[in-house]
Amino acid sequence: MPVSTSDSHGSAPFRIVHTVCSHDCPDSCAVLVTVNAEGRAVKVEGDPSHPVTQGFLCGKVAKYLDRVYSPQRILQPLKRKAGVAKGPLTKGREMDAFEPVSWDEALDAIAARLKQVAEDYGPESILPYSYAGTIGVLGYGSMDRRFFHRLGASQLDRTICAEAGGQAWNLVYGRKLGTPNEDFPKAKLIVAWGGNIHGTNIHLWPFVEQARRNGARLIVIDPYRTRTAALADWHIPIRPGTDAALAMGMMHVILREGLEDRPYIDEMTHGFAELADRAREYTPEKVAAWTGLTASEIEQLAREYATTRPAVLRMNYGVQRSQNGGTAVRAIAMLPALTGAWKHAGGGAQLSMSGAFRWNSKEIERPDLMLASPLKRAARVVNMSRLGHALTELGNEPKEGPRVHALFVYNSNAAAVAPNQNAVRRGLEREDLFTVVHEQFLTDTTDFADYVLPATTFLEHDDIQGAYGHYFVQRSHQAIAPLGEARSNVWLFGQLAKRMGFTEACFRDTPEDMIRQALNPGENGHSRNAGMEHITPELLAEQGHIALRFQGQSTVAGHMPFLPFSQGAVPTPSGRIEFFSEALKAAGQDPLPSFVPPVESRLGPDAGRFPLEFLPRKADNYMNTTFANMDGHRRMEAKTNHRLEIHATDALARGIADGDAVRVWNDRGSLELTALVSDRVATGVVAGRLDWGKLSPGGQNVNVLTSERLTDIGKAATFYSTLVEVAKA
Ligand SMILES: Nc1nc2c(c(=O)[nH]1)N[C@H]1C(S)=C(S)[C@@H](COP(=O)(O)OP(=O)(O)OC[C@H]3O[C@@H](n4cnc5c(=O)[nH]c(N)nc54)[C@H](O)[C@@H]3O)O[C@H]1N2
Ligand SMILES: Nc1nc2c(c(=O)[nH]1)N[C@H]1C(S)=C(S)[C@@H](COP(=O)(O)OP(=O)(O)OC[C@H]3O[C@@H](n4cnc5c(=O)[nH]c(N)nc54)[C@H](O)[C@@H]3O)O[C@H]1N2
Ligand code: SF4
Ligand SMILES: [Mo]
Repeated sequence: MPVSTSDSHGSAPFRIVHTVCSHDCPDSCAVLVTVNAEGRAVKVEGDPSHPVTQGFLCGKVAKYLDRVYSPQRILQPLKRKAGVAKGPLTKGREMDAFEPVSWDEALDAIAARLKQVAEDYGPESILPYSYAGTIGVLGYGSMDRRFFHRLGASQLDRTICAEAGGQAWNLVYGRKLGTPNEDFPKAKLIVAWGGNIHGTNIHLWPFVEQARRNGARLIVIDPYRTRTAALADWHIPIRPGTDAALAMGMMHVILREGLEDRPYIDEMTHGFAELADRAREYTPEKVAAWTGLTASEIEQLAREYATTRPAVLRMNYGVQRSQNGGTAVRAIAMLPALTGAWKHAGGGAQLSMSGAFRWNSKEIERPDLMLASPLKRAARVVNMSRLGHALTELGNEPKEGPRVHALFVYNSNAAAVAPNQNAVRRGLEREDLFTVVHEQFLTDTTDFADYVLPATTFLEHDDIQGAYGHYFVQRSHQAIAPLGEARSNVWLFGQLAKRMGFTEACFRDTPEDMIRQALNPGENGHSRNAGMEHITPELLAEQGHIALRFQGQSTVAGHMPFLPFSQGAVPTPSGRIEFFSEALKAAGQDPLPSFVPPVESRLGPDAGRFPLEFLPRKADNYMNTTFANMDGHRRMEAKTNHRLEIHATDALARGIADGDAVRVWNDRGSLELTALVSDRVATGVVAGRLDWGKLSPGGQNVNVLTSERLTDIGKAATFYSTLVEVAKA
């Protein structure tokens, strides 16, 4: 029963449809859409019955109908006009480069070209490029994965966001689970470590506030004074990329003062003696020099953390974007295991809960289809965080396989979000590269497309979704008909499969079929996925959202508390929480955490040439680059759009005054911005904002300055390890 009908709004009947915000946000809000008799959505609101959404939406999505019904939406397939070179277009003038075509014409042409490229260069010369435009299970990766697997296209290693932290967490705990939000009010200490809760994870905030009303303290560890930091009891402005050192320094103090939980350590962990030896090297004095804090601040933090119960760490993703971000996350993740914080409801840690959702992904993604491709084997893997390299250099060495000759972008504004933007652009400008982009808007990336295909929003298609910031399985019902000729990701790849002549039955699956497959019901109709055994597809369709249950324990507060990692076996190789990793040792890496400064940092070899550490930040009012083209959202970012935040000391040293035009550069590129003299950053640190390039002066964004260097664990992007110099323009 997808909708509840009501005509209480007047004479015409309105329907209220349960959807799920599918933007790349930990909150995955339950969104109720009111649809009028003409089938038009007239209102979006947070579902009051969802315990985490709590009836409100963030400022970005509260205005969602402006986006859905924006006159700038792409509503027809577009083809590049003959003779128009690829490259940045002026916003609003994009149609000079394109002409509308029918879906049939576009799909036939794309299928023909993909066949040709596969024949001429091998199927691995085709590269899919997608990330998290939607995080619905079907929209994020289902029919598309089947299609590219069957084709034999290169596989994409999706590392741009969460791989360093995810792999690091799993080295310690084996599974991405965390303290439920609903238990945060019981905490007496909350540490937001590299997490801007108020900006990027707003639905955790009411639980934080409730805890504070109950007497909890909030500590924020962040080199930038975010909204969250400004609201904290204590803001610790750590030097970028030095978190591993701080975590080790805290361990040093905890162990020196005997504040660890020995019985918990003995029962639950592996490698304590080795870790204790390592931590001994990290004296507060040494750590102070690296982190920019004082030794007594480090001691105070360690004592407060280890002696307050319950204590919870909300690590978000900021830490892992440094070159040593994997190790940093790993070291921080060990802290609650040292103090036994997991034992207390409201204690523990949260990085991502995505490991709680065990979809039947083999069936959804069908990796086995690679064996039915012309390759008859698994295709090569290309790292998305090195897109520039993939488009300009990959294939120069024969052993790397073919050059990339076709690029299929969906769910991503690749030209804006990938690091080393100048290399990315050089690649996208190649006239011999065939590029297709499936999008809702004419972004920086569509400027380089041969074909642009119109995509639906989450109001316009069906999906099922988990979350990385709570424990609810949710059903997103299609609320309105697709606008114009917009079509979903599932539809697009099903159509292309047909035109490629793929005959496997899975290419004819409907969204409804795939939702069932994801839930994997057994004979009694109940899901066979761990944690979802109480869920049937019908029940979920009716209720909209249902909390996971583990070992009979509900993950929602008010029931028996769900206390991950508090007792019993842990899904690591040793069956215990791992301070020492035999797996890392076997791979020739340091089995224990240690602090290695990023190459691009104040402590690295390039510090003399480029003295400032650059934070190319997300905007609180955009979602990565999504919403950056919406006037209402832009107005909310007006104070920081195109600004370079710089401390007064660094500004003075360069003769820069607030409002001056400045040039920011390093070996990879250069940007013109306007100085914003600000004490939100410390001396030696400057900050900018992610935005659409074509809405920025000079047509490019902060990623011209970031590098393709990868993290120590997870081969992920290192946006926050970037050195620059600044001068008055
Ligand atoms: N409003 C809004 N919400 C979003 C997004 C958005 O763009 N806008 N993006 C979504 C996505 S894709 C993600 S991955 C999540 C990310 O959510 P968060 O992880 O909260 O976001 P970030 O801003 O990447 O990083 C958090 C903080 O880490 C800090 N930081 C940078 N370097 C370091 C460091 O070396 N050490 C420490 N301790 N802190 C550091 C940054 O200054 C930043 O304030 O948010 C999601 N939600
Ligand atoms: N400098 C810097 N760079 C960063 C980051 C940073 O903090 N600083 N953050 C990084 C992180 S954490 C992430 S996750 C990445 C995010 O990188 P992306 O996932 O590329 O994020 P967006 O910029 O939000 O672009 C998503 C696009 O998908 C489109 N879209 C939405 N729904 C659908 C759909 O159903 N179908 C299709 N086909 N398209 C859809 C949207 O219109 C939007 O243009 O960026 C990374 N880049
Ligand atoms: S972006 Fe995040 S906070 Fe905003 S509505 Fe979507 S899920 Fe909720
Ligand atoms: Mo992300």
